[in-house]
Amino acid sequence: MQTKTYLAPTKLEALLKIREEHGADAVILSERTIQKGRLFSKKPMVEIVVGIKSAESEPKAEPRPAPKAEPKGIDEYDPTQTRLRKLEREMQEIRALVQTMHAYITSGATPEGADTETPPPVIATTLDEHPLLRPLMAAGVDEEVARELLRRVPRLPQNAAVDALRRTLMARIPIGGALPRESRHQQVAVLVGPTGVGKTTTIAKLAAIHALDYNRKVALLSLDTYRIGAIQQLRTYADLMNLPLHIATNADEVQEGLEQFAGYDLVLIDTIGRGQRDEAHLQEMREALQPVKGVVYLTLSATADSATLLDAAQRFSVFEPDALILTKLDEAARLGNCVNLALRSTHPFAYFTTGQRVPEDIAIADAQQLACAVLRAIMECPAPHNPLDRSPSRV
Ligand SMILES: Nc1nc2c(ncn2[C@@H]2O[C@H](COP(=O)(O)OP(=O)(O)OP(=O)(O)O)[C@@H](O)[C@H]2O)c(=O)[nH]1
Ligand SMILES: [Mg+2]
Repeated sequence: MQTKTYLAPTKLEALLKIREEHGADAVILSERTIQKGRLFSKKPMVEIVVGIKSAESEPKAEPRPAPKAEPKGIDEYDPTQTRLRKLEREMQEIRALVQTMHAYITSGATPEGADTETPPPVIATTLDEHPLLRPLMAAGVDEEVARELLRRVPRLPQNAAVDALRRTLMARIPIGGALPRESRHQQVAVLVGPTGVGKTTTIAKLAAIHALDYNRKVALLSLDTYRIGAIQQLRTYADLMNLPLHIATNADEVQEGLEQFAGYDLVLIDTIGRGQRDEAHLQEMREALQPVKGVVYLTLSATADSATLLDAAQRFSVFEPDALILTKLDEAARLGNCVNLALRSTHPFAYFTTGQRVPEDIAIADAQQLACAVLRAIMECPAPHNPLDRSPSRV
């Protein structure tokens, strides 16, 4: 196998170049972001090293290329992994609880009763002086939510308190619903959400990852019930990645599109997000999406305030979302609003997006990352890395 190195400003461009030159014969061996240029004009570039399967040694027997040596990033829907993650979360919860009990015992205070319905009054009154109450609220966490989080967090010492809060947060941020990277059955995913939150950009990121990284057959469908033709952006991405795009304005046309894409592994449906306050339009969109049997992602921006997020979650509940995509985490000044959403919404977070680059700026949602980012605003979070910084995507 020969190796070849590709350098491009974005991963998408690098992948397109590789695909153009070698099609399915290229296998990604490594990937990194490097800084190119002189001192003050350094720019991040994506460097991908591929191995090229030679025609003689490997005749074209395989209809699909083998998966990459080390698939990274967007999660696979492996039930064992899911179970393991659930167990891990449970272990974290238990660990947090044990730590809290330990801190109470060593500080001589009484631990909170097992009866969570009626917490002992002593805890409720001491929460007013909890050293983390005001900082949490300053980070945008609603007082009621902050109190709920701190009920099991010891007041002292400070480090133990922050650590216990991080664990509590992690246990309370529900995660799940990311698209499997392979599946025997066709998957359909639809993104709904308010105007300008990043639905189309997120669709482009997911399409690029699944088509170019995972070699899946991806098709795009845009639901434009307004008939305003606002599909140019998606068309550009579709053309760039050579993916088919179907435009639908009603349920029949959606059905047509789905039939047309019957042989595809993944159909991503974009919706035009006008009129979040226009109930009639939301209803019209809902009817148009009736033929869709797939996962519904409610896409929300981390830059919105808590009231707007909860209002959107309530309005878009007519679409019965399965999971949330939280966008623009890179732009959010405070993340307390996301904590409020996590504790009040019944849906798990599937993806976080952290920038405009396609497909780099998207990752599977991670409770630890969000918890640490929230706490970082309060004080240095004892985490191995600063995860929501604009770092190379995990994909
Ligand atoms: N900083 C930042 N910008 C983003 C992110 N995701 C999307 N954007 C930008 O947000 C703007 C709106 O994104 P779109 O993808 O057009 O949003 P939309 O939800 O499709 O908008 P409508 O179709 O009008 O409802 C664009 O400029 C995107 O580049 C993100 O994670 N971070
Ligand atoms: Mg859009």
